[in-house]
Amino acid sequence: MDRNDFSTPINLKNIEVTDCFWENKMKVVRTEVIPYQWRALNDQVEGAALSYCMHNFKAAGKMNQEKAKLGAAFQEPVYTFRGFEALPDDPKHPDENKFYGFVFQDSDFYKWIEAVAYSLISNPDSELEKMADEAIEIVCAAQQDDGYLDTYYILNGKDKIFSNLRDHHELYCMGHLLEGAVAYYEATGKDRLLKAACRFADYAAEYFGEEEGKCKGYPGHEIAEMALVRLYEATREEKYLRLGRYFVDERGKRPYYFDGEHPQDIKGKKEDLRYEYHQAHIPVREQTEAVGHAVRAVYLYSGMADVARLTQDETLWLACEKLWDNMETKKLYITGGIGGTHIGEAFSFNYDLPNDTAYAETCASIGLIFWARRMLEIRSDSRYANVMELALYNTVLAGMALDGKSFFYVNPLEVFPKACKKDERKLHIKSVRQKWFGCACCPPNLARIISSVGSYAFTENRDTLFVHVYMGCRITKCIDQEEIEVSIVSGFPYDGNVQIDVSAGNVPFTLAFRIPDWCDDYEISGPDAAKAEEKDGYLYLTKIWGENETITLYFPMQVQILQADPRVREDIGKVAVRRGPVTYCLEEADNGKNLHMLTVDCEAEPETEECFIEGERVVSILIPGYREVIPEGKKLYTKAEKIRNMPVKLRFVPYYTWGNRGENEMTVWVRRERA
Ligand code: FUB
Ligand code: ZN
Repeated sequence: MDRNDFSTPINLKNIEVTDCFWENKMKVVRTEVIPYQWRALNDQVEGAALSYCMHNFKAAGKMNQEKAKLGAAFQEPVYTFRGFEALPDDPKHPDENKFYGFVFQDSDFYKWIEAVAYSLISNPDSELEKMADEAIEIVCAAQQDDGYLDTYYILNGKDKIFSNLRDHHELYCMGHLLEGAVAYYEATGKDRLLKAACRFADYAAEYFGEEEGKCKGYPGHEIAEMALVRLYEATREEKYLRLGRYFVDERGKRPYYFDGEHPQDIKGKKEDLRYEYHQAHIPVREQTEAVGHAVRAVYLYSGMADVARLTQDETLWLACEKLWDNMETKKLYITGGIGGTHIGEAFSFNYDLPNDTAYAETCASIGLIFWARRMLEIRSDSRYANVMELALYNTVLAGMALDGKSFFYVNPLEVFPKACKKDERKLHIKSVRQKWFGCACCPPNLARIISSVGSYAFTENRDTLFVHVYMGCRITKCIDQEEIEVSIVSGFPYDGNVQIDVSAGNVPFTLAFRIPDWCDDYEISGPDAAKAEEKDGYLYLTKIWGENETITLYFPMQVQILQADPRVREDIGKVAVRRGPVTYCLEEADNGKNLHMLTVDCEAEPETEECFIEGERVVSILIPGYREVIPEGKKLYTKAEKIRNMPVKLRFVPYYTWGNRGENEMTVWVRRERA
């Protein structure tokens, strides 16, 4: 780890996304998702799962008012567990004094406000800002005098706060509060929510820590680690970094903190299963395999990378690198999904990447992008950006319908709708996107990442601008008080032509372009292009940049037919199709039923064809293949003989667009035709 290699994300205020592809996604989030989610948080969407998120903040605010009125006569509720998800008897008429929904329901608002903040940067909107300010007032009214802010415990009984860190998500909600508050402050300059966030973080910093007398717990669901770092970077208050680092350092130490909270669980369950779920099985610096709940895991690894960077902690960095290596080479789907099993929404064992029972939660791929960006901040090695791009264009985008009106939580690579309804092992898989979820972690997470996508595509340091993901935009950067402007026009994800226009007053600096892993041969042209040097998967072009200089890059997007490592049992004898950053799939809408009866001719020449899926212009891929003919007769088993095949032309479409044309079968991996 070398400080000189460090870079930081570009401030969203210095980027204007001009790219047709991404501008459209951001517009969908701004015009559809954000307003829709606000209605969902307020239980105003007919037919969607009820949230009770804003209901809970209002109920807690009401309780605060009563407390102020009654003073010492006010009686705090005594804690009673009402379930991990509490629902009213009559869903339409909840008791206005009670908490409903999942224990972490507050986090949905915090993610929403974060998305609003990013959206306000790119598209100022006084009405939306006013609505957000009013919502913030509702949230702040729920905060306790001592700074504590979690409506689950405020309404159910504060006598038990922080008593179940393993399962109840107070520190997770706090993490999201900090992220949302910093984003809103940075976008608008308004610090009302930021102050509330600091007060809760101050409360937590008094409560937890290595100092004697403080609680030795840490979050059951990580995120506070990276959020505290973000709060530290926004406020420069050391105590926030100290707490974030403490949470990272404490995890996995023995005796296990969670055992003290849950002595009844010590017997019976296998120890590794009990703790791996929370990545608490061993201290984080000793961890080498990505295990447990996938969202928790990548949120933790993001926090570890942040702390490693800020504290120059080599051992922590080494652990991050080892964990990354394991994840990338043994546990990553070809769609950028992670989490092979729905049991514990978790990583499975090495090379266990089932397609039709995959979990691959949308949030997990979002978290993977958080982690990748943080690794890039420490070291610009294209392996991190390759995965970031893969997750972004495939699983993350698949999480949202093209019109932004429905969402996937789970992102399998093979779907047979009947099985999702009848086979208990697949009940977690939905064959059509849902309007909302009782546990609605994914949709607001999608909104926040898409509306801030520019802060993942580029990082910078004093004299270098790194292009990790090719996205059309205009970036301004200051070097030695000289403002430079870099404009990018990109045909991604369907065309590998990129044009970079630089305008600077004879300033020396470096542009570092990622060479995508899917590209065998790139071209670069423009002034001094021959001087560009390759390092760690980037092409570094250092020169004195004048007014109006243009560099062009070309990354040919050939159709690639890929096979998996043979240790991935589920993919043996199968191939998947990728072109540029996009992973493809077959859908029943184009290829008829029974996709499992199709084979693809890997020797044949693929063709590409532009087409529209629900208004989205995509490049589809046509490859000759065969459909197995169902034999006549009723016998289930017959003597093996040469299979009767009918030639067909298979049409592959981008995985992220699947399921936008009604319920149908889908598969990413297809059997290969043997010569
Ligand atoms: O526990 C909070 C969120 O709910 C997790 O990140 C998701 O996996 C879902 O379980
Ligand atoms: Zn989720």
